[in-house]
Amino acid sequence: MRFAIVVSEWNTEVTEALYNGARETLLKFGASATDVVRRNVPGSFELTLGAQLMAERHEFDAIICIGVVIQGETKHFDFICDAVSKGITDLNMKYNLPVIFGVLTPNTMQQALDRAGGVHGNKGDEAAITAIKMAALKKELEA
Ligand code: DLZ
Repeated sequence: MRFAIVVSEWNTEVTEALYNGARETLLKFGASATDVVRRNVPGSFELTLGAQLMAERHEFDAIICIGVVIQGETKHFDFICDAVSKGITDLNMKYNLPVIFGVLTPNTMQQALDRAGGVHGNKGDEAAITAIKMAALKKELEA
């Protein structure tokens, strides 16, 4: 299977850890390195268009969107989170394609780090597993 990972450049310490977790999990479960394609976008708000541009290529079995919006530090919090969650939901339906919401929305940077390879694991891994499961479900039901 082929996967795209779209990564937000805000809070890169966290988004890089999430990306690495997602990529390693895809490779661990059998994807080859050339079948995992990464593109960056400036911030989480741009994840929707980044994912749409990847979906338009019709090359991928799933797309993973990775971002971090920290509530306590971001006055735009509600605008960004509402827009990206709605945008990603719409892409799932528009392209009949798994587009995974790998966006952390914690209150603090520490909570983000705890979920990016810290005490609460790595949510990038979970996003990758979700992508694999949904891509497999789609293949099974379309066979
Ligand atoms: C502007 C902004 C702010 C304040 N905070 C964040 C954030 O915590 N996480 C994130 O991914 N992006 C943030 N951005 C940038 C927006 O997502 C977007 O890139 C800009 O508003 C330009 O459209």
